[in-house]
Amino acid sequence: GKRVKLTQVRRPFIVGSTALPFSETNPRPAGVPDNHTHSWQVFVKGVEDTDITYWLRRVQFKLHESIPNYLTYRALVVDGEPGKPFVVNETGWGEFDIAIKLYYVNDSGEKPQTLYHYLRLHPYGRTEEEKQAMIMENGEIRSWSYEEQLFNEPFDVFYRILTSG
Ligand code: SLL
Repeated sequence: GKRVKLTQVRRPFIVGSTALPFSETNPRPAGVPDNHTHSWQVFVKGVEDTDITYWLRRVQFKLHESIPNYLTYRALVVDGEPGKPFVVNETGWGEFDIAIKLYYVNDSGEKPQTLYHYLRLHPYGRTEEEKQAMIMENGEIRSWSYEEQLFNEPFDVFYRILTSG
């Protein structure tokens, strides 16, 4: 294939986490250890849940080594389903960095890329306002970041896929 010269295609997406403390309305599921304080999820998804599986095929989430069975669980692979987020649901007690490896569709010819997301269970910020902005009405702690995937001089086949949406 040939690359489309002097051309860049950008696609927005969101990488983030949402955490909810256990409570009466979010009870600790059976079998979850007593020291776990939150349920949480980490995800990669389109803005307003738009489909991104035409350029992103698979996401691997590398979780913290303190999670049991981590030899088998530490790398969780999620394959795309059109219009659905790439998501992992977990419970735990602490915050840590999650390595997120993005695998692009085969026609792209692009190598996988890794980015990092810090899982937040507690509001964080320099000011009270910044902290409050992370707390949703239902008590969820949101740490979302709006990202942009840049494809520089994509192969022509992939360029057509990217722009025929
Ligand atoms: C710390 N930065 O050292 C943190 C690490 C790790 C949190 C936090 C494990 C849950 C499970 C979990 O929540 N680990 O056992 O499944 O304080």
